[in-house]
Amino acid sequence: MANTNSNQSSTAASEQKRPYTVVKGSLSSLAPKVRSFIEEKAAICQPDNVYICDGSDEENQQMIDTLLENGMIQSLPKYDNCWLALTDPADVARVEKQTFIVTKEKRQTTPTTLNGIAGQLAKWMSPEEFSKQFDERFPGCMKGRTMYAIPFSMGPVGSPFSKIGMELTDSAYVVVCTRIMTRMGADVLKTLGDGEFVRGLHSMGRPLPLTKPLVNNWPCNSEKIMVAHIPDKNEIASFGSGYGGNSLLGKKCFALRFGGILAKREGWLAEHMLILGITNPQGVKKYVVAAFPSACGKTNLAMMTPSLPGYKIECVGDDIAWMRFDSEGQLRAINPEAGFFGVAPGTSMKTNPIAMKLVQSNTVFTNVAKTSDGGVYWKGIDDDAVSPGATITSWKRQENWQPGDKTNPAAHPNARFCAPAAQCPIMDPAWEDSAGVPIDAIIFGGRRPKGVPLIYESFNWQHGVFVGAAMRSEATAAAEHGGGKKKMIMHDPFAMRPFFGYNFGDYLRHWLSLEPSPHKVPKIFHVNWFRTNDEGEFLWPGFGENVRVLSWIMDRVANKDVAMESPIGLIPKPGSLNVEGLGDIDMKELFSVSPEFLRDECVEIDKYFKEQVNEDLPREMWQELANLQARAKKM
Ligand code: OXD
Ligand code: MN
Repeated sequence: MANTNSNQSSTAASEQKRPYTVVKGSLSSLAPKVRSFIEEKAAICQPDNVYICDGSDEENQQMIDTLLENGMIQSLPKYDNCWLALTDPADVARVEKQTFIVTKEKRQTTPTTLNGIAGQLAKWMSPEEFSKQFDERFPGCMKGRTMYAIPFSMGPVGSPFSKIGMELTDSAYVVVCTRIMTRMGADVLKTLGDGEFVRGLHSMGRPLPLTKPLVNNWPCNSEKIMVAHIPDKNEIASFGSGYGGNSLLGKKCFALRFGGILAKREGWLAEHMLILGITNPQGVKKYVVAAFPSACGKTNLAMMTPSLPGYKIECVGDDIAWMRFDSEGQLRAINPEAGFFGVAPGTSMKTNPIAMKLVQSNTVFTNVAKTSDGGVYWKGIDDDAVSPGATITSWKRQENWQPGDKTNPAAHPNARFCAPAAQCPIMDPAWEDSAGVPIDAIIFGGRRPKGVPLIYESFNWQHGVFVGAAMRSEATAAAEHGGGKKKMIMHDPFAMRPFFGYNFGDYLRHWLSLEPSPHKVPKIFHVNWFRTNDEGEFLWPGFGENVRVLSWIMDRVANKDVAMESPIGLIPKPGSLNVEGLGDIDMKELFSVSPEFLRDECVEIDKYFKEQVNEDLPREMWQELANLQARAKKM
């Protein structure tokens, strides 16, 4: 008893000595691990206040009021509870060059490239270098500010798939968006108890008083951005950027990079994939996952309105899938997120009516344009988005912006909406099922104007892994660069290039290791909605018509005899892909595979594998490349 008392009084004394005030919640009510994490980081970052988030509505309102007061968001009165944030133009996207994985050995993180060629598959930093970089950034970085402590769960709270994280941040914008993107708040702390959690530390890197004025009221420190992952310590440290991909640590940092490491260790998969359910007119329902590089229409596919009567698409997730085989060997997936952080430009009633309905309420927009009646605007939005007589103010606050101004786009090409999944009109009834949904097909895809057919199926699992490894896609208004670059076909294996948390060679070995029984591995497909003719026009209408391709995939999942061999993989037998009512579709061109194209593709893949993965590439992948070369030669 005496002992307990003395502990209590020493705690009270240390609370008095603390240079910050706990303005919400209490440190003493927290589990020891959570508490020491907050205390340790607060001692370094030196905030004025610590605020322990509970995820309540009142708290959210307080965050919104704070953001309004300091000019970081504006209201959008045309909708219900929607907000607009305009960032410093120097802070608009993920910063791949400044994103690192910190491991003792470089090879744990990234393959040894050929002759010292710069690696593209995860960037390594040594623990010593990280310590130095950390010390140059974090000490005192929250002076004058509030450190918010956000407990969150990736996956439904309590699901065996789910993992818990804690993010410390000095950005109220991050608090508001994390509340949308994850399950956040008091329940999570209860479930966690004194268990293990992923530790995230994020700072905008602009302590008070400011030494330089803010641009657009958006605190950031774009010259010193660093997003570092330290798997050995279960920690993520992100500095200098408020933009979602760098600051919402649950998403790419935790759910993909850390998720990948955990998945390898524990025998599951953390992938950059949408999850959707498709029901055919006979009432048969299947779930599929699909991986596409950023900005290839993943969100549009995940929320597709099918053009064919009698089909239904339901959405489980649009960006990340966590998957594991159950005791029967069935692969099952959850969406670890609870919201959508989608690219706004290009979204319209034509391309994605579901997303348009989704973002009418409770949504945070970032870097879109605003209409004078309090609505949003971007390239490709429906004409009636601008009410008669209304004017447009661009994301750079240029008033009276005129449609057609190509030099200064209305919205940044990487402008986003951040909206709760629960309010998506076609969320799947099982989207929060703790056991996940059964997955029957894995789809890879890319933007390939030339050479690659609309759809093909891999010959088997190993070939499918090769198809993922060899994925390439045309760089569009590459989010990272803000557009304007020459269009190039970039390698993006598994659509994971920016998101690998460990050596890509080991990642491939992990995929290959999943095949043996009792696992019933799903069939693997590759799609390409973006093939063009010589005039550069798309050969396939895309969007809602893509259900025709999904329907063929369902037939294959049911083992229907609708496929025939081609050198690239199994393609639809004539007449087996429903194109009724589509008018003139050049099926020959859409499915043609030329020996020249395949030969060039093999040369490219060979070069990439040698340069980037080198000795770390599994033997099976060399074998698959040789098989493809042999099939091309025989043509
Ligand atoms: C994303 C991305 O933001 O892939 O989802 O870049
Ligand atoms: Mn993504």
